Amino acid sequence: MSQTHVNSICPFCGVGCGMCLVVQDGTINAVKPISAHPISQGKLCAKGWNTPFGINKHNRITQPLMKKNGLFETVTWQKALSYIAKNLNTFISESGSSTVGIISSARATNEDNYAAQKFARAVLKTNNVDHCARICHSPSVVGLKQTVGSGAMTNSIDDVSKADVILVIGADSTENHAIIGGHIMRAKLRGAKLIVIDPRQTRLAQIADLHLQLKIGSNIALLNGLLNIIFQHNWQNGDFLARRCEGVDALKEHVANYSLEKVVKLTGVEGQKLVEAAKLYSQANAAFLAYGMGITQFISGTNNVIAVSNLALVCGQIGREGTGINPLRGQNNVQGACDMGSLPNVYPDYQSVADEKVRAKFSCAWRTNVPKAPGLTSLGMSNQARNGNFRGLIIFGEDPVVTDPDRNQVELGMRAMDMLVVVELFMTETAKMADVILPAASFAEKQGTFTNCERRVQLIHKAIEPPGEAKVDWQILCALAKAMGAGNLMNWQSSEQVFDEMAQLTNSFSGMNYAHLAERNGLQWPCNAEHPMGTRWLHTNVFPIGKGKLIAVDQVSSDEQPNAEYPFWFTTTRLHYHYGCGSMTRQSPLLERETPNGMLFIHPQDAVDLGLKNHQAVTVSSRRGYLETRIVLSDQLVPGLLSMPYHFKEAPSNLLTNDAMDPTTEMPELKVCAVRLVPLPDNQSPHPSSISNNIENRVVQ
Ligand SMILES: Nc1nc2c(c(=O)[nH]1)N[C@H]1C(S)=C(S)[C@@H](COP(=O)(O)OP(=O)(O)OC[C@H]3O[C@@H](n4cnc5c(=O)[nH]c(N)nc54)[C@H](O)[C@@H]3O)O[C@H]1N2
Ligand SMILES: Nc1nc2c(c(=O)[nH]1)N[C@H]1C(S)=C(S)[C@@H](COP(=O)(O)OP(=O)(O)OC[C@H]3O[C@@H](n4cnc5c(=O)[nH]c(N)nc54)[C@H](O)[C@@H]3O)O[C@H]1N2
Ligand code: SF4
Ligand SMILES: [Mo]
Repeated sequence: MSQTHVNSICPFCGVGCGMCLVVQDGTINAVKPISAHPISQGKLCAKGWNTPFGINKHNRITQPLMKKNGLFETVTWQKALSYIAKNLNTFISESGSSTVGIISSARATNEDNYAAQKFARAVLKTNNVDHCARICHSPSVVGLKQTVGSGAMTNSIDDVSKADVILVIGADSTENHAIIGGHIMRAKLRGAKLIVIDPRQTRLAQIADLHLQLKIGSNIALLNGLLNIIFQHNWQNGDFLARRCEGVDALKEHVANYSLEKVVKLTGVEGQKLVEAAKLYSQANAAFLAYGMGITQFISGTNNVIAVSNLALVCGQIGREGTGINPLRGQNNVQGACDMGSLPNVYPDYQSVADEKVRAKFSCAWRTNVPKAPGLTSLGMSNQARNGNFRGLIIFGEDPVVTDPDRNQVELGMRAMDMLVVVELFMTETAKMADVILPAASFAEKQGTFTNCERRVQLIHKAIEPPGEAKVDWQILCALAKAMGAGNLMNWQSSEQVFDEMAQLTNSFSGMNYAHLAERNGLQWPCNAEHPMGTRWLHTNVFPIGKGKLIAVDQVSSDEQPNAEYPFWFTTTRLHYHYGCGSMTRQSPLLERETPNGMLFIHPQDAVDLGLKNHQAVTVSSRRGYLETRIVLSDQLVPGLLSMPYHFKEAPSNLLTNDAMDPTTEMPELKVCAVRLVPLPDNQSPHPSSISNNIENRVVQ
């Protein structure tokens, strides 16, 4: 039987590995890594290798579904679209455009995301458009914009191999950006020094030259402490500070409050290790700083990012090969979803909604008026629904019931809406709650572009037909715009036309087109008249905001602290073998074999103290929710700190997490809260959680 090979990009994480899809009989039956790919160089991680299972057509949603008396019925596209259009038009005319909105997908293409934000702004007339960056790197987008003018990785992934010091803060890269984790390990073997700042002993921490195992949530104390040491020893880069930064005197005075004794107390890290880390990082020729959710997912997320940026700027560790500030963006296209303006406050390329000239530009290009009022964030829409002020939401490829904090409240928000539409590949927990489900085409069934974490826009190609009646997200949006009476406002014939429209309205992408992208392995933005071949390193001579801004920030305590009733610190992390809500990776029997269940990691000492054995069934509760699971002993943790992955709907850690927010970005404090642990009787197995009304996943044919 004949096989065809189609080049594409992995649909999971933001590394953006190249993969070749092997097609036989209209099905992807294998993937092969691409040896010439600049990042993955012939490698894939376990998730990448298992991609064919993740789009498995047997369990896919293949037809539009509408709920009737609590059960889903298959309906025609026309019936589903006219129902949605009629409702949206009614909500808008009765209650205003502020009561409807869209959550777009960081797993879908740039073209899908451009279409989603255009649909919100030009058709619904609202800026209520957001996506999962809200609960991921929104503090990077906002924090780094303030300090250096751009919220993206300043360097290229390959720069890891050019650095003599690598500093990883709050990122578990061997699990979550496995190919980058591999680059870091190889750099270490070749002699680079590795510093890891993490409350858990991650795999990288195990091989690091220095592991600063700080108390959870004490990032700013630690970073200010390092800065104070650097100033005291005169290790700062005076020349860089004089030429490129402002605010150094105020920052120096501020961090003087973070004496070594105070920082040792606040962070629990030995003073000697802090001094060594400060010296290594500041004196390196090129120090590659990478950070992740251990920085952003706090009520102080934006200030945490600013503290990271202060450290890099003071040491002049930015703007050169091998050195810079690198937020490791999570989803395969979360960089792109942000770049495309699937955010409530910016148009594509971060052009501000508040700027009248920008609004005039888009009104003119789209030949319709666009709204002025800033939009709601994803959690804002859910909160407004609970307050009775939000009526209709369309979610493209997100599963907030599993992935947003405080699941009980999320469920209440979803139920409070007059209409919930979910556009999905699979019957997720959120889809079960929808009034209408629309079947979406997966990455292998469409053409388009993904932008990886190093700003590289890469083409994906259609390898197979979507199953059943599934359609591409941007095409669904075009059809819905027509059904709402928007005429030809969104009338593209190909994904290339969507891309070209976007490129014309932005500066950073103005030098890109599909032909240009196809000639090489993608292009890194900005790619324009000034940088026709794209940009490997940001901020080499100047920051887009002129001088880099040093901003003094203070340590704050997490919103919730353990007490007698909830005595344990609780954090949430990821497992290498599963991804996000698990909708795709849990289709793979091989990945399921590795880690089939939810689990709670606990330090062996805590288990001994509580009289618990490995794999014993327990209940875990916080002030917000309760779940049952089994424990796994792990010496990655310290006594008093428990951790849980968030991928498993049977034991969803987000039943426990806190939705207290960073005031600047509305980032919830997903990384820390307080819980209680109680063993279940010996003969009892953990009872799986399910959404309260579980009849809703049955489909009547
Ligand atoms: N296998 C797999 N890979 C993925 C994903 C997945 O679901 N599965 N998701 C993707 C997505 S969306 C994202 S955003 C990325 C996320 O990738 P990472 O940023 O690596 O995400 P996490 O594992 O959530 O958290 C990183 C680390 O933060 C540490 N941490 C917790 N609290 C603190 C603290 O106070 N200070 C410091 N310094 N560290 C702390 C944790 O111990 C953990 O090791 O991964 C992407 N890749
Ligand atoms: N407790 C806790 N919670 C967390 C985190 C944490 O560290 N701790 N991390 C947070 C982070 S960083 C993130 S990014 C979020 C992620 O949260 P989500 O975005 O909800 O997670 P995903 O599993 O990526 O969900 C994407 C969905 O899109 C579908 N999909 C894939 N491709 C397409 C497509 O082309 N079109 C459409 N329409 N659908 C598609 C998939 O089937 C999947 O169900 O989770 C957050 N939640
Ligand atoms: S590292 Fe990320 S992009 Fe690469 S194969 Fe694994 S999941 Fe896919
Ligand atoms: Mo993320």
